[in-house]
Amino acid sequence: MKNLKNSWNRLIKSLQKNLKRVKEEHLIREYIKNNILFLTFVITCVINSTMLRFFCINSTENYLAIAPILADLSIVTIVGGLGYLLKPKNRFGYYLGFSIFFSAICLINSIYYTYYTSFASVSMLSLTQYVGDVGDAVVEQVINFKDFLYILGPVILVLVNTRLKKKNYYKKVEIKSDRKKRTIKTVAVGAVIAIIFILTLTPTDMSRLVKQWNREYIVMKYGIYIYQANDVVASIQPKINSLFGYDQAKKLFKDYFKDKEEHQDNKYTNIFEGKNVIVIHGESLQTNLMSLSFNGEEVTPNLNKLAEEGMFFSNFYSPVSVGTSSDAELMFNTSLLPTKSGTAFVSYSDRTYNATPKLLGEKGYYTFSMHGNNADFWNRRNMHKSLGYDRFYSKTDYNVTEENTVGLGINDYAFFDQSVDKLKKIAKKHDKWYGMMMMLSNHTPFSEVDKYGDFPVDIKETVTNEDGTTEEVTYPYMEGTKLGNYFKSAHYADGAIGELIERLDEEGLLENTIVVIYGDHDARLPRADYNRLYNYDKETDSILDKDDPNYKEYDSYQYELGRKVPLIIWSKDMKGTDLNKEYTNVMSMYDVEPTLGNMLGYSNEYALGHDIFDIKDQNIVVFPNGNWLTNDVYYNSQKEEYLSLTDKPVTEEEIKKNNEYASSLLDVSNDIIIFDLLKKDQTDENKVIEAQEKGA
Ligand code: GP9
Ligand code: MN
Repeated sequence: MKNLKNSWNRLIKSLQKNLKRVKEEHLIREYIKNNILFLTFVITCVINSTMLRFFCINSTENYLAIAPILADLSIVTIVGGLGYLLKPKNRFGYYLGFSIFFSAICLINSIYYTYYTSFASVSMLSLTQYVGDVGDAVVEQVINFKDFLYILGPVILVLVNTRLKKKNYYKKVEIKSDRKKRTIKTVAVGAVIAIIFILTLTPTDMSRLVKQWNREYIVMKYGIYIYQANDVVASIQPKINSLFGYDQAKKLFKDYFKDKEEHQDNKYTNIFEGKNVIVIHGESLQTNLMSLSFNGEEVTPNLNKLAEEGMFFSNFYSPVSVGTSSDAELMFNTSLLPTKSGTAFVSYSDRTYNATPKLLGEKGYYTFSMHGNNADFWNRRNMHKSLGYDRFYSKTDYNVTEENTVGLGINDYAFFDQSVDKLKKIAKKHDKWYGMMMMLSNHTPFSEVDKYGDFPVDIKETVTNEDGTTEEVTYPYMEGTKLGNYFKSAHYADGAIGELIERLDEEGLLENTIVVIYGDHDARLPRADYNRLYNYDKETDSILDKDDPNYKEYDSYQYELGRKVPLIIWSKDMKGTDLNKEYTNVMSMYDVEPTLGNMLGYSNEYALGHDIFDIKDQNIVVFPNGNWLTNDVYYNSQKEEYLSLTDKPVTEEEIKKNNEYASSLLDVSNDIIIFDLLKKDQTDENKVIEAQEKGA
């Protein structure tokens, strides 16, 4: 203890001494005088990047953020510090080069942001062909006065250099220069700033950097320079991944499809041929919402009604990976599974996909997608083209105001309303159309409760007092919990679905149309909240004790299985027909394309899922982590444990067979995407080889 006190006192004394020295000897002034060029470089680069953030991202969180300034500062200090390795007279060229480079990053991003409301990516360079189409518009509407402010950095550097030269500055500095020492000291300062910056990061910040799709978030946390460097790495990575293992991948692919049973026609084949299709991508809609009510009011009355009147697939799962919404879209449209690393949408948007929009396009359909968010979110701008959509209506196509914004963007009501206006025009121009509308309001964190309208998730009871009078008692129940807020948000989104159907009907757009609704993935809510939902003790306003006879265990398996999402296929005239029922066979998002394809009359010969009506054996849902689910068993591959769902005995053999199937499905899907195995010339080549082998 005493030792510690002594050391502390010594440290304080030495600090005081050094501070005094700095003051007396005017060291700061000296430092500035000897490092003018370096400091000009650092300050202008940091100002440029901060200015860019301030112009682009209008939020208090951004204005107050210190982290990106630290990040930018550490990068430019290290780059600037390395300049000290050069002789003073050569340093100007070095600083000017980097200053132009950094300013160019800011300038390009500034222009890009005005046009696309997102930050630039080098992977977009291959899309410069499209700039020709919009070139004039870019010059007229996109380049602003503020973009030229970034040029001031290099200009100031040139002016400072001219002045220094006049004063014979470089000769004087040359004499004092100890290049190595200065480099080490400056780079060390940069490194310390970098460490301080890293300490501010949360696990979410880190994972978002790895995924690199939420560009605005990354710039807000890491600054523009780290964002851009990371973007280069993220754009190169898929190229590196696809360099090795092509032959093996192709063999696996060939073998897989050689063994695959051929699809047999069934009573659902072509039943919807020629019909128009509206797909509703239901953000975070889980199936469990559909069986819940509060104070007699259903959480999702509209979804429930559609399920009652249509084909309701009640045992349906969306095995998404880190690509969440985008993985759901991928599986739904291509019958492939999420990639093992990165996401197909962000890293492999240039691959060939046998996607529903493309296949229906070949059958004469006009295909489109609609989403009120930024087009670059999940790289949809590129990926929707690869999926074969003729047109992607995104944020800039909608009238988004402060009033109609909820969560990530335009609320589902306004979005659907404006989408129907667009659909009316489309339907006038095209005989057959297929369109997807992606909802947005019901997105985590479900915190804008005030905007969701009145939907109490408490328990209201009328009690009769001893004197015969009655009073209303309220128990808080799910009020104030994240799950409770999710119910409010889902109720709000469900209302929007109801209004959409009504409006489509009014406009006559439901006459020859099928509506397909799916929940894109679960809402990733805490298990503890479910415990409260199922074990609430209103007398004590807490959760029942585990020993209580009424206690219902909601264990990790139930939680996993409870992540199912709805799939509904509905049309105005389906109620009461043969089709109108609940389908309980276990089914996955990647089974939709073959199932829908069978009904609409198109097929993807390289689908990995199955037509649910063509299942002879048991269907199986494979999750990206290797877990799998059949009607009888849920298997957890990490724990190597299973949960039996029926009375049937589970055999070792069954587990082994399904484990092998799961791993080959994940492998072949990953290979198809990474090695672009569906590319025309490659599939033709595959067919020739297959034919030769069959003939032999
Ligand atoms: C964003 C929306 C949400 O446009 O699709 O994506 P998510 O966070 O659910 O993957
Ligand atoms: Mn989503």
